[in-house]
Amino acid sequence: MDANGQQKAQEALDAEIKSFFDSAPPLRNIEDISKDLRNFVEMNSPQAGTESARKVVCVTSGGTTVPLEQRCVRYIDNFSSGHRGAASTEYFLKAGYSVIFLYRKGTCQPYCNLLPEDPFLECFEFTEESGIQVRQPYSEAVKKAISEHHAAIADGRLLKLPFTTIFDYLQMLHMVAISLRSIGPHALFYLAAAVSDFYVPWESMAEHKIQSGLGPLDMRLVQVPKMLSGLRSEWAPTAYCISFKLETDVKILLEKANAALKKYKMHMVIANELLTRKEEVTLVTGNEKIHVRRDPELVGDEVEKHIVKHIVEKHSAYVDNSDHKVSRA
Ligand code: 9Z3
Repeated sequence: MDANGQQKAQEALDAEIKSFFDSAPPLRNIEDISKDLRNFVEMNSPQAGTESARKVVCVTSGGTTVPLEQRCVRYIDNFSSGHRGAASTEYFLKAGYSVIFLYRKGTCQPYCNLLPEDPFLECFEFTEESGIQVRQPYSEAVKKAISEHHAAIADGRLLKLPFTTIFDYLQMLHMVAISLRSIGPHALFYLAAAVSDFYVPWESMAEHKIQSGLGPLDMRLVQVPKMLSGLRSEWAPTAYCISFKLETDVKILLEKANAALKKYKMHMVIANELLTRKEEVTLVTGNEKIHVRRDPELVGDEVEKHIVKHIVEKHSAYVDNSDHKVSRA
């Protein structure tokens, strides 16, 4: 495509993004989110007298929904348990990062992987003599969940922001990106959320529950504008950006990851296949492909530990290189 064609394509994308945001239902708790983000960024910014900002990663996690009715009864969902995002959050915190955990309500939470499915009912017991107590088999798991999670929040190193719909998610991602601009290359985006590709624009969506009995349902879904380009070039142009590519056909996986890397100018794309995603992934950058596997012989070894280790190295090199460029400018 020549320069003129590129400019036209960019203008068309900008118009689609603008129309998505203009027509999206506004976030209900926008004031609280803004305040939490402001406080979090301030706590993680360089204080007078100290040399540098903490590294901050925005981890997105879980799938976005696409409502079919404004007073939503039905919706389309994207698969993601949130395990990748929750586990990665723990490893980033361990590596000294502060984390904004942008997650789908109801999906996996950091430090909770050892808890049973219904922790409230299964982990506790009540007797008249001793009141509420943790049941013995869960005492370590509950201690870990409560102590590590609460410490990260209290120290201002973990901020958790829940979303449900594609409208919430993209508006919140935009807010996070704008807030992290002030820390420049110290910001990292780790986009593990499974994001809808198609949606029903708010203004063309039925207000009330769609009635059955009228025969087959015809519904037009339009493409969600590719916000990765916006994130990379405008929202957070100095941050290190990593997206994920999920496929079910392993034969096209690396090719698609490479295409995403180039198209959206990501610094890294992590390629994973649905069935093996907990065992292995490939980290694709402009000049290498790093295959990462968990060690099945090692109890508790998780692929996220290896992913985060590589990312920490790459991001450090990126920050050093950016400092160098800034100081020479
Ligand atoms: C992923 O590929 C994640 O690794 C998984 C993690 C969702 C597979 P779980 O949450 O699974 O641990 O159960 N996320 C990105 C999926 C996605 O929507 N990618 C888009 C695409 O492939 C690009 S943004 O086109």
